[in-house]
Formats: sequence, structure tokens, C-alpha cells
Amino acid sequence: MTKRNSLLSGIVLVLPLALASILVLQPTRAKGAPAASPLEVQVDNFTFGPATLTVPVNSTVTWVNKDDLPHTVASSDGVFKSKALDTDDKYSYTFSKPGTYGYFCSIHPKMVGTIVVK
Ligand SMILES: [Cu+2]
Repeated sequence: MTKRNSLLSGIVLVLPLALASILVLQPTRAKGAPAASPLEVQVDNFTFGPATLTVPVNSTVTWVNKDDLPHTVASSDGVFKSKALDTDDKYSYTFSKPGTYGYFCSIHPKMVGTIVVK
């Protein structure tokens, strides 16, 4: 009886600590260094960089326009399309299916890029 009670009180003591450490550790991790490979495509000097980005399924890719004139991000087969992005504007799309997604800038169609989703 006594043994069981002390085991129970042990659990009662440890459980809140475990929960607290989860709560404390989560934000710390989120605040820490960005993910090893930021899923970001920089639009600069009429170029998408990297031109080809490979990401896991369910990744959200963000395009950032670093050029001083507008660009768009338009999927070749109409899966996604941004509005015209001014300088420092961002556009994000989440890829929920594997595949190869070619895209271009509808203002400057020679600007092309590819997202490979695996
Ligand atoms: Cu453009």
C-alpha cells in the first residue's frame, strides 16, 4: 500500500514536470535557428533561386521578390499562381502531392523554376 502510494505520488510529481518541460522546450525550438533548409525561393535579377528546389510532401514553399520590379509565380499547369509581387512581397504555396511543378513569371515568361515534391 505504502509502496503503491509513493509510486503514485512519484508519477504525480513527474507528470507536471514532463508537461512543463514540453511546454517550455517547444517555443525554444521554434524560436531557434531556422530549419536546416529554408523552403524559400529568392526572386532576384530575373532569376528564381534555387532554380530547382526539392522538398518533402506537405512543405510550404515561400517565394520572396528581392528584385526592384514586380514578378509573379505561376505554375505551368495552373496549380498555383501569385498576384504580382512587389519588392519584398512574399507568396507561399503548400505542396500536398508529390510531383514536379514547373513554374514561371507571367510578366517575364523566360523566368522559370521547378519545385520537386517527394
Ligand atoms: Cu518577372
